[in-house]
Parts: sequence; structure tokens; C-alpha cells
Amino acid sequence: MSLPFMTAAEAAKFIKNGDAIGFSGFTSAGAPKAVTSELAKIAEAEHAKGNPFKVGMYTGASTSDMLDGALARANAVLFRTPYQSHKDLRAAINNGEAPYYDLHLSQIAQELRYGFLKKVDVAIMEACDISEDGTIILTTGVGISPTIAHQADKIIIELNHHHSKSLKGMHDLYEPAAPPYRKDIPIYTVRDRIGTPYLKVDPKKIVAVVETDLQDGFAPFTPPNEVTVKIGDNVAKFLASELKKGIIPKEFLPIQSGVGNIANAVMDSLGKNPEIPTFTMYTEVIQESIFTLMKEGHVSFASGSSLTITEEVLQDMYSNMDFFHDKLVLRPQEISNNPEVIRRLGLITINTALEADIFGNINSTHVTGTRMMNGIGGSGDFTRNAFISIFTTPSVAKGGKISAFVPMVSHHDHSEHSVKVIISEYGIADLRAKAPIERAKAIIENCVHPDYKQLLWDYLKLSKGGHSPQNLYACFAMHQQLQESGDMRNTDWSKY
Ligand code: 0RQ
Repeated sequence: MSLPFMTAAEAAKFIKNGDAIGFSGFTSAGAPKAVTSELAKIAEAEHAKGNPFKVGMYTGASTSDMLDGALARANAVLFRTPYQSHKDLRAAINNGEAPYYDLHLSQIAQELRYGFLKKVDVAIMEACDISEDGTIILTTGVGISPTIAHQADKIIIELNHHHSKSLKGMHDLYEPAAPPYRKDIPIYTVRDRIGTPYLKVDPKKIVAVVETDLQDGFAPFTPPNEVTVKIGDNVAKFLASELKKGIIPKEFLPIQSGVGNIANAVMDSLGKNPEIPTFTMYTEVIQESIFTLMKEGHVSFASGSSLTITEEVLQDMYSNMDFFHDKLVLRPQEISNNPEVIRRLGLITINTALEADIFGNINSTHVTGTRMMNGIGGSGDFTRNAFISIFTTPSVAKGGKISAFVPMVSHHDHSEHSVKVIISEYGIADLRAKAPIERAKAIIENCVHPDYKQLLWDYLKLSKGGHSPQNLYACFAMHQQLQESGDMRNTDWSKY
């Protein structure tokens, strides 16, 4: 059977108003780019004629402007899950145009298979190679690809020649069976492979193959600044001391780290600290700092669901595949973020908070409790199941007008039960074996910005007692002050 090659515009016509679409990839790595732009044009043309045109969107995680951006601007989002970070989609979510449900990234594939979510009608997937028998080699992001490929009635492939076929062998694709037949996931070290390096689909389902040559378009990270360097150094200092105490074993433990400028600075500090031995990563996003650390010999292996790297780093990897190939594995996110595997491997997890409260609860997703930022992503999968879970955050945001530390989080993603350590540029609050009031003292003393320290000490004096000494009248006063005057520093406790 020969493959149905056609243009992106022709392929997009297979999608109908109301279809649920599953997209390959994780971040813009491995996500489709060409058919999605054409789909947005179809939606705009239909809307201009007065016709409805919206599609449901299942992805691995965030995507790119060519996917989330284009479809949000075309007002073509029927629903969206499990994670996003595009400014236009975020605006559509927060103004009610795009219904969004935020999910733990490990759960979306199984929730599709369990029938909790509308079945995938069409899968659009990026590949670096495809055979007429339906064997597909994915590119640099896996996400939920195996599940959407198996569930969809129609599959559209973007064959992206920008990616080298030498990616073959880097993927390890595996789907767990549904309960009550699920068995253990036999990953005992970060290097273990349990599945196939290719995806096999019924070739009759492949309705279109679109040839492209498109980059992921990742912008380089801003170099570490004074605050992110201090946060990174504090994380490295904390881990070195845990190693010295024998809490972290001498072999060290695999690290999970989020994505972004803080995560990049943390990885940089771990590489530079002579007390941290060579380590491995079991994470969701393998970002570019890890490539540098591999070349320098600080990281020996990385398992993830995507290579979220700039064009320069990607090309460097393709030119040095002999070096990188046996140091990387790309897995579906239900395996990279799997609670069973995370608990077994004993991960050191490092994620970033939007805000934390003085008792150790974390808000990762909602600005002032109402506006969606990105989503919980993998932070819940990793935090709840970690060997030791760390949250990092700069002590203030928006030039000091917002304190990252508040009496009570305005939205709750990670509870005091799962959060073990909080680290800001000022220091480390170790929350283990501490009662709520002791945690509050550790956080105020070690992590809070000097502009807010006295304010938070004074808050504790307003407490009406109890195990978690909150004052239910005053606990959101800092947030209210932000809304009223634009600056939390103006908070006045005298009225409580
Ligand atoms: O906004 O750039 O406009 O100034 O939030 O904050 O400090 O640059 O940190 O980029 O790492 O993002 C929690 C959103 C942090 C992210 C979050 C403003 C701040 C800035 C970004 P500006 P920073 P980061 C791996 C694991 C959940 C998912 C997760 C996230 C912007 O880490 O989405 O962990 N995490 N996934 O000014 C109002 C506050 C604020 C605030 C910061 N309290 N109120 N605005 N900001 N604190 C990745 C995946 O799952 C794919």
C-alpha cells in the first residue's frame, strides 16, 4: 500500500467541526506544525461564513505558536487539556473562550483509554520516518503518541525532514494494560528499556502524509541572573549536605527538574558544584543545560519525554549522535511521569512554585487563585512520589510587588504533605519532621524577602490558635491588597 502524500491544506480537510484531535509531541518538540496552521485557516474561513468550527485538543504538554497559538487566535478551541503555556491560548482560557482542564501529565493517556475523555477522532503526528506497513519513527517529543495513534480513526503524519532519521532507536514506547490486568512497569534503572523504538499503526488509518521541513523554534534561555544563580546554588548546597549526611546514597539519585530559566540555573549549579557526583536524570523535559552537562561528564544518562532544545543544540546532537545515542531515551509521558517508577527510582524532584504559603502548600498554576498560568504539568506526578521533593521560587515577583510567600495559597496544587523542601534565593527551608508552626518559622526565617519578613511574622501573631495557626479573616489580605493597590507591601493587619 503506498502512502497518501499530499499538502498540509489537503490533509487539514480531513478534520471536521467537533472532532477531538490528539497531537504528538511534548512542548513544541515533536508536535505537528503545518497541518495545524492550515486547520486554523479553515476555522477562520468557516467562521467568516457564519459556520461553527471548533476542535477538541489533546496534547502531551504545551506546544508552539503553530498549534496552540494558531488555533487559539482562530477561536477554534472546543476544549483543551492537559497543559499549555502559550500567551494567546492562556488569554482565551482566562476569558472563557477556550474550556481547559488541567491534568497531571501522567494521567491523560490512561484517562483517554479509560473513556473518561471524548475519544480521539484524528491523530496528527510528527515523524522522522514512516514505512508503508505503518511503522512510524517519532521525532524529539513523544507525549501521548502511542495512545492517540491507537485510538484515532484517522492518522495524519507530518514527515518532518528537518529531523535526522538517526533518531531511530532513541524512543522506548510502551502502553500499560488497563486494570485489573496491569502489571508492574519493569523500569528498575533510568536506562532500562521496556518497549519498542517505533510506533506501529494500522496503515489503513493513515489518511495523509505531509512532508515538511520545520524547526521547533525554541528560544534560547535567558542566561542565569543573580537571583536564579543563588537559587541554583542553594539547591546544590542542600543536595550536597544530604549526600554528606548519607540521606542521599553515595551513588546519588536520579534528578527530575522542571523547565525554564530557574530550572536551567539549578542544573548549571549542580554541574558546577564539586560535591555533587555525576548523576542521571529521570524527567519529562530534557532541556539544553543537560546536553552541556553530558558533554562535561556531569550527567551520564537522561530519560525524558522530549528534547526541548534550541536549533543549535539539536544540530550539535545530530552531528554527535555516536556520543548521545546511548545516553538518551524518549518515553511516553505516562512512563516518564509514572508514579510507580518515580517512587521506585527514588527521584530528587525540583519544580517551581508560583506561590507558597508559610505552611508549605504550593500554588503552581493560578495567579491570585483565579487566572490560569500554564497548568500543573508533571509537577504533581513528581512531587507526590519523590524520594525528596523540592520547590524553588524567587522570593518576590513583579519587582517586589508580589511576595511568593503568603499566609495561605490562593489555589492549591501541592499539599504540605508532599512538599519537603522550599528554596528561594535567600535560603533553604527544610520542612521535614516539622509541625505547621515550625514550618512557618523555617520558611519566614530562611526564604522570605526582607520586605515581607516582618509582615509575615506579624501575621502569625493574628492567629486564633489551632494546629495550623491561620486567621481566616486575614489569610488573603495580601492578595486583596495586591488587587486594591497593586502592591502586597501595603498590607495592613491593624483591621484584623
Ligand atoms: O511573569 O515573566 O511576566 O514577569 O510568573 O515566573 O519566576 O519566571 O518562573 O518561568 O519557572 O514559571 C510556576 C509558572 C513558574 C512554572 C511556573 C510570574 C513571574 C513571571 C513566570 P513575567 P518565573 P517560571 C515541568 C514541571 C507548573 C508546571 C510544572 C509552571 C511568570 O514553573 O508552569 O511544574 N509550573 N511542570 O513574574 C503573579 C505570583 C507570581 C507571578 C511568578 N505569585 N503572582 N505572577 N509570577 N510568581 C514542565 C512541564 O510540565 C512541561
